[in-house]
Order: sequence, then structure tokens, then C-alpha cells
Amino acid sequence: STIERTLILVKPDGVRRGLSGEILRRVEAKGYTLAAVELVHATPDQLATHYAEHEGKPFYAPLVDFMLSGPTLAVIAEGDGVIAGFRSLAGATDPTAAAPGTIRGDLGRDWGLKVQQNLVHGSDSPESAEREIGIWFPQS
Ligand code: YYY
Ligand code: MG
Repeated sequence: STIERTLILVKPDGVRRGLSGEILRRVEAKGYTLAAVELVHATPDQLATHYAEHEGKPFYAPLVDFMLSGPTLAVIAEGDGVIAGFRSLAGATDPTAAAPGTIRGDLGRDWGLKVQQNLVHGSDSPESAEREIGIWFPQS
């Protein structure tokens, strides 16, 4: 077994819609441990670093604007295989395509909203997880 840490974000749409508890419930029900939880109003600098891999793509500026639109719940979760495991719980990036049973598939809206409003972020590798934890929990 491989105990890992990952960075989960409940994005501003999830916080605004009151889904933080439902999302964390699913993470805990799967058996993952919450190591840190903090409500953060992201800064432009934080978001530029967090989304550096997407700079220059057509969805980048609207994505950053959306992430500045309200508070985000930043979470460090721990567990066996939690990096891939949380992405599996989250489902496909586009909520319209995400399978039932996943966070985005069950809770994501699909009536004309942009893909950016897909409720959650999860790190995609151990390197991304450590990098992103440093961005959202700079004191740790
Ligand atoms: O890792 P994941 O969040 O599933 O997707 P990424 O490909 O890393 O994209 C990051 C973020 O960008 C995604 O959660 C929504 C947004 N986005 C978008 O608004 N439009 C796209 N065509 C692709 C991604
Ligand atoms: Mg990603």
C-alpha cells in the first residue's frame, strides 16, 4: 500500500451551492483522512501558480476569474492511493460527461454552465500534490 497526500479544492461553485459537506462526506466515507481543511479566498498569484500548466489555453482567463469569484475550500486528504482515488471519486472534468456515482456526475450541473464550474479539483500526481499543497497551505 502507498499512503499518499493529495490537494483537493471545493471550488467557489461548490462552496456557494452549499456542497462542501457532501463532498467531504464522500471523501471520508471512502476511508480517506482529512489532514487539513481551510476556507481560502484565492489570490491571483496563487491561481497563476496553481494553473500554470494551463496558461495560454482559451479557458485559462475565465477559469482564473471564476476561481476569484468566491471562497474555495482547500483540503489535504491522506490515504492509500488517494491521488488517483480522489480523481476517480470526482469523475470526468466535464460534469455533463461525468458518470453517475461521481461528485461531478451526481452534483454537477449541465444546463449551459462552463466546464470550469465542475465543483472540485484534485491533484494528478505525487509531484503535483506536493507542489499544490505548498500553494494552498504555505505555512505547512
Ligand atoms: O484535472 P481536471 O480538473 O479534471 O482538468 P484539467 O484538464 O487539469 O483542467 C483544469 C480545469 O480547467 C478544469 O477542472 C476545468 C477547467 N477547464 C475548462 O474550463 N475547460 C476545458 N476545456 C478544460 C478544463
Ligand atoms: Mg488537472
